[in-house]
Amino acid sequence: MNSTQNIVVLTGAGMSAESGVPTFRGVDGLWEGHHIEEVASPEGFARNPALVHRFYNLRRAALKCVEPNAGHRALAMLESEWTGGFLLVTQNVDDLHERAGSRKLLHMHGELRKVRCEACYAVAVWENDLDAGTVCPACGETGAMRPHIVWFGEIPFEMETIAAALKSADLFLCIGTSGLVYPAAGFAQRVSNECRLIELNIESTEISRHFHEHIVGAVSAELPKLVESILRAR
Ligand code: BV8
Repeated sequence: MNSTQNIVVLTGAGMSAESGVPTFRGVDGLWEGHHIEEVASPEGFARNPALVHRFYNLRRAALKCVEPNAGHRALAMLESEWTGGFLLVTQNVDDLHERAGSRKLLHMHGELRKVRCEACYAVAVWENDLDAGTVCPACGETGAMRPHIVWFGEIPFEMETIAAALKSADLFLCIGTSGLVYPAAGFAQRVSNECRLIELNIESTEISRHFHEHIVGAVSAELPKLVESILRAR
């Protein structure tokens, strides 16, 4: 592969697992003790906003206790050294890619450190707790704030940009995702026939059959080696 070509990377919860951020499918499908639809759907938020605010407040606060791992740093280096096209799409809502130095980055499922006003749609960076009494810093409305997160049943962000990048990709790396959540799980089928497809995971997944190459191992051990081999082959 020469460095005039285009790379698209998709990461999932396995990217941040070794940093101490819990994955979703780890234990019996419950997510930190909750059923997904209870805490990550508009219906769940309407039914019990206090539970959902608490769920996201705990995860936002936990960001202060985790650090990027060698895998995050390897992707940031790949981006900075690569002279062709590069786009990192993450399903993760943590800020570990940014903190490792990634810039050409899209959070298709939103970000824990951002909140949105349902009255004026303003998005703000938010480090602390959110609750039903929080006043919108932009319009002053009370009780209209929610996490800037894409819940189940909502449309992920930047889908057109992602589709265009996949179409022109010469290399698609899929890292640390179980391939259970759509539309991200379908990305491997939206690249051209000429695109090289590599999956990196500790185990095979729902979408492994779509990939030409599989690197079985942990992100922090295997991703730096993969990045080195890509840069060496330029
Ligand atoms: C949409 C934000 C319409 C929340 C998230 C039936 C069939 C197909 C689709 C559907 C269906 N019914 C409903 C749907 C649609 C639904 C969906 O896919 N449901 C699933 C459950 C069937 N999808 C949606 O609703 C999406 N919206 O479809 O809108 C549309 C779409 C496009 C255009 C027009 C209309 C919205 C989905 C977004 C939901 N929000 N996150 C929050 O985070 O609080 S999803 C959430 O779960 C995460 O963001 C993440 O994306 C997902 C979990 O997936 P993974 O990241 O893969 O994590 P997981 O734990 O599953 O796997 C970790 C992997 O890492 C494992 O493979 C493991 O082996 C590996 N690993 C672990 N440690 C390591 C490792 N690998 C390497 N090294 C390690 N150390």
